[in-house]
Amino acid sequence: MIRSGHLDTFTRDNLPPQALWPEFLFRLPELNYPERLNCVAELLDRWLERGRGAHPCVVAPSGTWTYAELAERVNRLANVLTRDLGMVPGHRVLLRAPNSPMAIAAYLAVMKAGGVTVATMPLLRAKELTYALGKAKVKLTLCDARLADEIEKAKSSAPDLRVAYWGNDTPDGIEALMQQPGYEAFAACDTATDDVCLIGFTSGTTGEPKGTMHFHRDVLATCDTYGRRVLHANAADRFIGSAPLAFTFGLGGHVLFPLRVGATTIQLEAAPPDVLLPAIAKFRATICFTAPTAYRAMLGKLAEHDISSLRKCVSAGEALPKATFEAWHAATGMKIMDGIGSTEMLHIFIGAPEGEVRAGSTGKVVPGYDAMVIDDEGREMPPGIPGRLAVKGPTGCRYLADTRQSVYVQSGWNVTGDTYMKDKDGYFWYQARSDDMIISAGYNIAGPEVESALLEHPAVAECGVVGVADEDRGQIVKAYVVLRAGHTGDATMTKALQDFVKAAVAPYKYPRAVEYVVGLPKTQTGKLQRFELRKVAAEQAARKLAS
Ligand code: 3UK
Repeated sequence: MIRSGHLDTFTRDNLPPQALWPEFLFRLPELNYPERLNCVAELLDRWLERGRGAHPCVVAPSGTWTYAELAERVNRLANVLTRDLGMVPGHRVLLRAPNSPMAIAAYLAVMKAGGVTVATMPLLRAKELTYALGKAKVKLTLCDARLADEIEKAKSSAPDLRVAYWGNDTPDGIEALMQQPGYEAFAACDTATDDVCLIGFTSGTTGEPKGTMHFHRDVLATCDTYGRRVLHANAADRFIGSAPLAFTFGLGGHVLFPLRVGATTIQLEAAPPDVLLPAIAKFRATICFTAPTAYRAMLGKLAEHDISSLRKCVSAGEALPKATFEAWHAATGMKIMDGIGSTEMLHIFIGAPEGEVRAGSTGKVVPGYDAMVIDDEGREMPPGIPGRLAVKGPTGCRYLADTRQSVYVQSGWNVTGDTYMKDKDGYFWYQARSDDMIISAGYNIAGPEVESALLEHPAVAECGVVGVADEDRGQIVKAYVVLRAGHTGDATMTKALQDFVKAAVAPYKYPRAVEYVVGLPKTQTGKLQRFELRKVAAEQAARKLAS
């Protein structure tokens, strides 16, 4: 490895042994970064050197910061970190804030000063914060004062932790410290291209969250692969979306991709569909990053808002159901760009440029990456046969001190845990999370396929499909359905939904059990928690047996 710019060597000391790393590919010429690299110099300072300082960079309901204004705040904050708060290169700095201009400044300041950001979801509680603080041996926390409660609770079990707040108007608050004379300039820390600059925690549904470690070069690599070769954004674009910065989908879509091309990012603190839609209209957004359910929820309200500024829509986090793709296309003329990414890979590695999108498919491998579908022994499957998705490229999995490294990385490939099928044209078709496959009477059934079929029915707002234990069939397919307003979940509806699925996909896949619910369990990154549904189903079955 290259000589580190870190004084505190914790992250490098806790990388997995090299033998357990995935293979990294740097075939594209733009991925040959110099040995000394600080990603913030490339993302931000470069635009000032090129005379683009006056271009709007961060737009929020509270106002706009140009590139020059963001750069100055980042410098001031980097000085506060290193001169007032005791941060040295390599220190892990936990960030706790809703998406906001200041959260972006904090994120970039930590990396510019050679620190390692540990961003956290605003909804996390003290217990979860304590885990992240301990796992990443966090030295310092920067926190939006409105979210102080849980971090103050967590502090009681981390007595050495230093916490600094912004937004509370006190003399020792971050803004006051930033005003000190001589703080307007800051030379980027001389970090190595392979120094860690961020730790992203997975939002796993089972087990403890895993800390994924990413280098300065990885941050640029996602921009220079997906951003440059698939998304094709430019400086005139105005990005908007709903994912928190602590979810690397949001980090890329709301910060890295726009800054890499000198574009503008619109920051909303929380952006449920009924906030996102008017914000697209108000701020004339051109590119939207959000989850499939949000596109689905926005569909019903499109007529009330002028979203004619939008030119591209990206969906990730979960498979985009074909019904949602088609309804969005019919309503707006835009083809939603589905893409699969992961916290381990940092961002999207399979997707397609808008002109090459195929309805129902995730897309093709992103230039710079290799992907294949393998069997249990790691052999590549021929086209049309489902198997495990394996990928490698310029980014890849490096867990922070975690034995699960050898589960995600096998023989140099990142194995994501998804079942996929590749067709002869190189398009990848999502089937299910490998552990979500339902096996009923010997048939393999992918829950998401049944969900997609149900979602085409006009009465269905949302649904989740899982396997539940069954004496005769091993498992049966069970659907949890949220109905649209004005529909009733009775036996007639159940029969109608079952017949509808039988007509859409192979009849053996139809849900033998249907239950109507008011909502579905979701992770903080907006993913359906099939694991929770299975638990509920198992408990219901146990209660039935007991009664
Ligand atoms: C699933 C998808 C089908 C899949 C993420 C874009 O979701 C992200 O990261 P996570 O670590 O989860 C990864 C897992 O989520 N998934 C994501 N996208 C899709 N399944 N179609 C999709 N389009 O199981 C994957 O293994 O939370 C997504 C960018 C950055 C990210 N971190």
